Amino acid sequence: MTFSISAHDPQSKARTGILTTDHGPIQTPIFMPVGTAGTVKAVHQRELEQDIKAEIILGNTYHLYLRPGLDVLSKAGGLHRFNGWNHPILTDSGGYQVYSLSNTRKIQEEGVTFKSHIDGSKHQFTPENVMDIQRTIGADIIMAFDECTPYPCDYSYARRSMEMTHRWLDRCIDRFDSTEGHYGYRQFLFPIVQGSTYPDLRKQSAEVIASKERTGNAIGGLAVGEPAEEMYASIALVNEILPADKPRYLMGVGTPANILEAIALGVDMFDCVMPTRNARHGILFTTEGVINIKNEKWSRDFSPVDPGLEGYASQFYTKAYLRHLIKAEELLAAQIASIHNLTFYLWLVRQAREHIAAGDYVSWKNEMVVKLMQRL
Ligand code: PRF
Repeated sequence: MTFSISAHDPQSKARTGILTTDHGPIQTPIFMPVGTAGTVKAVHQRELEQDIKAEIILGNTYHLYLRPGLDVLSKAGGLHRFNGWNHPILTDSGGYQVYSLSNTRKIQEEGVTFKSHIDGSKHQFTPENVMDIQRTIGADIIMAFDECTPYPCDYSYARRSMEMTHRWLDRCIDRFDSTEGHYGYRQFLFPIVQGSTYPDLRKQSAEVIASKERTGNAIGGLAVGEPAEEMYASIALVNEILPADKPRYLMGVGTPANILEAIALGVDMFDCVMPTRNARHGILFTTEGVINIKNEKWSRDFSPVDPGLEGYASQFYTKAYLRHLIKAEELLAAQIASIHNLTFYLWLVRQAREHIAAGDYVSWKNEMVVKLMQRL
């Protein structure tokens, strides 16, 4: 995997470049649609490629391990073969989903025991088996097993949790480096910075993560309910320490404004369920601002979903029709809205790349942040 930066914004820490994997290149900054269970909900692969222009998608270890399970994925020849997405895939380690989804979970030094949210069956994730599972799923980028602390989180818990995440990281690295990919292409392990919102812990964690000298690094434990200003302060502090010549991935972020601000702080990769989840609830991100398409005011608006966006779903369908579909709980509503929102997110990062290359990222970003968060 190589990461080459082609331009730096003169007024911020924003940069644009290309991350190259054995499944092809990723232009950064990039947004990665979330495909939890091996599918980006309501969006098929040709739409992802041709309409949305996604370059990499996410999968979740927790979900894929529980269903369809490793036997199926291994027999399929890995997730790329199974779901027909022949571009890069990143898998999250389960170190987050286990906390938010499983019924009962117990975190110990050895790992996490939990009950499946599907059938109540009991399982254990350890740093070692989470590496093995992600090897079998076959993602290009695999994530270290970590604990994402909640917000707020008292200092002593945040410190102990961070220290355990660091010990888990050493176990992840030992296992990862002593095993190989199953399918003939290379996989890369990204470690994750934790430390809640405590500056000294964030600094310490970033130093530990940087010292591992992996191909890329991630920032976890943010966008869990803390004020945006605290999140930005943590990102700024961590990015001072994480190596500038390696990609930085901010996990689970966020709104269009969050993404543009974090790009200005030197972040290169993002993922979030927001565009797809909000789409299913009728919340649309557009080039003019945020729309709740369920509102009566759109019932006779026969303009395109977003006239400012190229893309079939955004141009062909009208607001009034999409509103009708959502109100009638038609399946097509989820499809149109999800494709539209993802097209918007990929458009946004493409615009960001162009403005970084042009050298006017900050003034563009400041205008966009105000506009994009407007409720129409
Ligand atoms: N750790 C992991 N996945 C994550 C997070 C984390 O801290 C977050 C935090 N917002 C999202 N996804 N492994």
